[in-house]
Amino acid sequence: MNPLYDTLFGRHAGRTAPFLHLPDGTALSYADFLAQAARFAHVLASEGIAPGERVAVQVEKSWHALALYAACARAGAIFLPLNTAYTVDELTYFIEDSGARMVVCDPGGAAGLRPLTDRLGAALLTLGADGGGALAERATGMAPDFATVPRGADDLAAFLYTSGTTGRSKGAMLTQGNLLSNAETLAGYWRFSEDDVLLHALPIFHTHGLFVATNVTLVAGGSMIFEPKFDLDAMIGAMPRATAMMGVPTFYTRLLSDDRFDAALTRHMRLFVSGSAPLLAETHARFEERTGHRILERYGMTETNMNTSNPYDGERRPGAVGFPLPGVDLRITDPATGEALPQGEVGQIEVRGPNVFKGYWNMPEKTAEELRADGFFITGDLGRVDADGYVHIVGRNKDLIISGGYNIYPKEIELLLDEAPGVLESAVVGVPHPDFGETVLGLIVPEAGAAPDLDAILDGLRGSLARFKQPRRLIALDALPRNTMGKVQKNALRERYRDLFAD
Ligand code: MLC
Ligand code: AMP
Repeated sequence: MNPLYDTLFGRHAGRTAPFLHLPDGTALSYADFLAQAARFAHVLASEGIAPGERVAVQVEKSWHALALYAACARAGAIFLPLNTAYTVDELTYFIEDSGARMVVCDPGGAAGLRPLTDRLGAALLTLGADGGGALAERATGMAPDFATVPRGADDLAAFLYTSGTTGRSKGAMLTQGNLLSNAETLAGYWRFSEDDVLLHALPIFHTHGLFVATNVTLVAGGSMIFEPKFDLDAMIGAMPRATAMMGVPTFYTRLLSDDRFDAALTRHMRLFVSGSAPLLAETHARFEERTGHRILERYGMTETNMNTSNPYDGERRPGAVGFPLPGVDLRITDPATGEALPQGEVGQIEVRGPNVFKGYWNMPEKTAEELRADGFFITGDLGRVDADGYVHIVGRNKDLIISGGYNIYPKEIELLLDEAPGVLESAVVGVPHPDFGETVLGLIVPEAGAAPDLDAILDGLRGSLARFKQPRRLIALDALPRNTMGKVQKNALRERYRDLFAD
């Protein structure tokens, strides 16, 4: 028994129906996909990857990369996908912290990672977006079937790293049961079936693209138009062949910016889902006006998968993230006392259910801070439940920026800015951005008498930080605004610079 593999993949064994529609116009059947996954599983086994060991993967999006996810599930390994934008500095932490036994990277990234994997004694294999590389070479000639390694619902299936308020990322441990229960719930709630064709342009190293989009399609036995990334022309070209799409709000604002995107183009669609960042009520309204479709917004996070969703049949309320999903308990509590608040009041959102992760890898104290003994997870989001039961997210109780659906923790950037020559101190805040929703603004205070070169400071970050985390602007100030306790008033900074990137 291996519930994750059996339910998502194994039951499609031998099916010649298409699973993926690829950018070159061909379709890949479930059977052919599973055969390649089995070959990859043989390579993992031949490398001695035992059940429960971590396989860290930083590769371009491709069907081969997805087959590696299936291979890990089948071999009982823990899949650890990593953002393709991460630098070697960032990767070093994830690979070392997780104790990964194997690293799979793009052929172009191997030279940079070799010293690290040699030092750690981890295997290093490569996988290109075209299916080339050492992993694929090793897989050639392997048997297209594999004896599935037995696992239980409580066994770990994936680690996803999420940044922390202290600047140190935490490995969220997700079990087979976490992933499966959520995929089954969502597939039912959103009425996915074998007839669905999901337009998939999200990255596959995060919850949204990997677990929500892919697992839901697999549970339903549908297919996906598998785009390497969000490209406006490609999306518009593919839309008439799809029945559903999932995206971050940036997808929706970009689609709306193009006149070709209209009711005729979306006639074949039955569902548009948005999440990972707040969808403006204005975008919701413009979308309906243009296409006649009402976007269905849902709310989730790495540690919990999906928690709430607007209804499929009922009113999809703009600015709200809907109702707790079946099996999910949600409560609003007072951040100071942890006591439940009366309906309608704003407090921190806590959730409990089979979707909630097992804790942070090797961080029992962090886990205890956020996961209560009664099973409720403190999300760090602030919200309220309206009179009809819809959950509204009204803010964050955590210092976090969400840019184009990617989470960025200011602390990580501030620590680097503080070390830059001539910098006394710094603050990083998120400010509104027309394309990414929010973007990163850095404020620095120079040391007395110093006049640091701001461009040089930004250049200095390039080796350490993924591009999406780098401040889009850096501004020097005489002093940071502080409250009477000496705490930097980030709200004042956000307010002062709110129109910096206005279009
Ligand atoms: C790319 N860039 C970004 C960025 N994405 N910068 C800030 N924020 C982002 N999200 C950089 C590029 O490196 C480039 O740098 C420049 O910005 C412009 O690139 P682009 O070509 O416009 O970007 P593009 O490749 O089109 O990507 C934008 C995007 C992409 C929005 C399509 O970021 C994306 O697919 N985001 C989805 C993220 C996601 O899946 N989140 C789910 C997390 S799970 P330069 O060098 O040109 O300046 C989760 C739980 C849940 O949150 O509830 O779902
Ligand atoms: P991540 O850690 O990348 O999984 O991001 C999770 C965070 O994204 C949540 O804690 C929320 O702050 C935010 N988020 C996800 N979905 C929504 C949504 N629909 N509206 C507002 N914020 C969201």
